[in-house]
Amino acid sequence: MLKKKNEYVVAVVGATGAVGSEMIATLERRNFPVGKLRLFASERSEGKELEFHGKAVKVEVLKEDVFAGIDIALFSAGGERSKTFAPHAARAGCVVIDNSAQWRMDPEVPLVVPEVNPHDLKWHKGIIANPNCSTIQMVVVLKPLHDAAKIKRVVVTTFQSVSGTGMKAMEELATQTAEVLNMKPVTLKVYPHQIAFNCLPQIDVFLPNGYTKEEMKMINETTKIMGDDTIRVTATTVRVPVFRCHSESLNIETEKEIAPNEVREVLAGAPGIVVFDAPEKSVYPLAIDVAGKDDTYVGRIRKDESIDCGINMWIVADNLLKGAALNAVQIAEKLVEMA
Ligand code: 25A
Ligand code: L14
Repeated sequence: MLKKKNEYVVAVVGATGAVGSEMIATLERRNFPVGKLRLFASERSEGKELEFHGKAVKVEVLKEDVFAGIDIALFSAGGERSKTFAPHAARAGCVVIDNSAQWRMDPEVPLVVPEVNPHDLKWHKGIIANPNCSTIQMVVVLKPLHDAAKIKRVVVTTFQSVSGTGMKAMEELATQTAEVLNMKPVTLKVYPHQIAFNCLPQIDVFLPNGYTKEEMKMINETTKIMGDDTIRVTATTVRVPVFRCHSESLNIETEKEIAPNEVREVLAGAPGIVVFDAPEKSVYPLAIDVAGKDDTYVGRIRKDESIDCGINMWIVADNLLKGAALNAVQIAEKLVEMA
């Protein structure tokens, strides 16, 4: 458990990565009570300096014995690093908020989105998991609708940006775009196919049931976070040539009928959501507008006319912020509030 203090020693593990750098910026922007910030990455980045509140902080190499004296550690350096290092951190008395998939489905580890299940923070044993980016933005929207009309089934299709895969994938989209426009052969490094000017119906590896790992994460994590395994979910996850923000098409079947206007009202009153829905003016959420924003944006709210109690919508959130760094910092803020 986190002890009440005026200021905390906070670590970011994977500090030089796409999510790690947003974690540092989010701690600064939200004025998290950081007494001392420690930054960790691989040997590649040792000695590199990153800025926090106008001061340079040196990047250190991650080792098993670095966690003494650290109160909170935000991890985003890949599942292998979380598997190896998070237990050492927890044993040293540090509370780990882990962005990888490593601990998410562990029954001993709470999986938390502060707008949805903050109560699950009470039973952590040193490690708290930050959900998958596509899952987070979806459950922020599902929770108030579930409370209002009880959700039976969700059919989701995602349009996911390359930043979810990290810095190297962002470089790959930029490089391939230039190669195509200059009629040069395309270089493949991160993805199995060209991502520039293309859509790939594969995120992560395929499982024996024909779904990808990303799709199964959305299905399994949703019921754990919502605390209700009667909600049926099916997902198709697609990588699109967008740098930042994941968009999702949601088809939601409810037990109780709920009109589109009621949906707008319920969502407008829920935390972390902006209803951005004026189709007559071509107003709906767009990845390029939502990039850098904290909220989940919802538009295209309409009735599914093929069933009795169905709603369709389009939701967009910044995958590096609400999908990762911001949600992790919000968890830390809740822990401080509860301390
Ligand atoms: O699939 P996973 O395992 O769940 O991984 C999820 C994400 O983790 C990162 C990567 O995101 C990925 O999308 N990652 C995973 N395996 C990695 C690996 N072997 C890896 N990154 C590097 N090497 P990312 O690119 O946004 O990086 C996230 C952060 O993770 C830090 N990190 C990696 N290994 C670590 C570690 N920290 C501690 N101990 C380790 N063993 C990583 O720090 C980053 O902060 P870094 O110092 O390795 O990255 C700094 C910059 O270097 C670039 N880079 C990557 N590969 C190379 C490289 N530079 C030179 N040569 C390379 N071969 C990165 O783009 C980054 O900007
Ligand atoms: O957090 O977009 O489980 O490639 C790891 C891969 C998030 C998406 C996670 C991607 C995912 C990510």
